Amino acid sequence: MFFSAALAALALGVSQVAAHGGVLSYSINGQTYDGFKAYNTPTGQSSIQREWDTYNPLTNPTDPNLACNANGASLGSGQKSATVAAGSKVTAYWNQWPHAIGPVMVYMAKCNGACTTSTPSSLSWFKIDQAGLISGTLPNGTWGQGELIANNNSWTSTIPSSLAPGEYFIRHELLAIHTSNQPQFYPECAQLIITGSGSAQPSGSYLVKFPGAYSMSDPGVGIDVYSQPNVSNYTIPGPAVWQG
Ligand SMILES: *[C@@H]1O[C@H](CO)[C@@H](O)[C@H](O)[C@H]1NC(C)=O
Ligand SMILES: *[C@@H]1O[C@H](CO)[C@@H](O)[C@H](O)[C@H]1NC(C)=O
Ligand SMILES: *[C@@H]1O[C@H](CO)[C@@H](O)[C@H](O)[C@H]1NC(C)=O
Ligand SMILES: CC(=O)N[C@H]1CO[C@H](CO)[C@@H](O)[C@@H]1O
Ligand SMILES: [Cu+2]
Repeated sequence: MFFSAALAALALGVSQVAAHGGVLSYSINGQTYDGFKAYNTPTGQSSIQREWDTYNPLTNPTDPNLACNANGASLGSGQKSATVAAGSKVTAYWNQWPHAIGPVMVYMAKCNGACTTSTPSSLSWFKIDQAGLISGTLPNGTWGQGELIANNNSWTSTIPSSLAPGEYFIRHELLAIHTSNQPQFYPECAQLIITGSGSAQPSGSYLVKFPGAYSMSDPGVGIDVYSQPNVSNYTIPGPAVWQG
């Protein structure tokens, strides 16, 4: 799978690659964590991020790789986790992000023991942050992704301070909807070891599976923004944000 993706990228050339993207690094409490290097073999790589192989989007809301992108694998001995206190801010940095229409969503999931041996699609995910249509209309308004671009292609979220300690994934997802009725999903995951004295866990209504959380019939997923030029509301898909 990796080699065919790399060859496809070479065939498409740099301009196609640059038309999409993903999370390249993180900054947490003043420390920078480099992400996985897409388009490169996982052999020898070391990161807190899980493997993701190309800048291309997933285009099906029920894609089996929706949790942590293709292929979301652990890096084995190179797989790291960042130890961070609940309440900390996590900043994710993308490449020069080309899409300004669509929401930004950030999720977490508690691992069954160690994240390195957990399968992302089996976990229960909760949303900690989101930004959809901030102002204006669907095709012309200011979106979370426009804010991300304006903020140096980055997004900062706070880990709920009451969250119970343990091993978690954090999942940053951009849902680009600039193409009519063809959503593009860009999720990347990193592993965190949360410390602190909190004891809060989200209840069932906040928890979803990936795939499972989204459907093409969700108003914010299978959407043509250009056919609704006067609409100024947007329904962000997935569960409500859990505040802790
Ligand atoms: C902008 O983002 C890059 C990482 O993509 C980072 O190295 C740089 O420090 C950031 N600049 C500012 C002003 O935050
Ligand atoms: C949007 O609003 C403009 C100005 O009021 C109007 O001319 C146009 O017909 C509307 N378009 C749609 C699709 O409702
Ligand atoms: C806007 O709000 C209406 C009324 O609640 C809803 O039916 C519609 O799906 C919303 N539009 C979007 C794009 O979420
Ligand atoms: C008022 C305004 O800026 N309208 C633009 C909204 O977006 C559509 C589609 O991109 C443009 O065609 C309009 O000119
Ligand atoms: Cu793109």
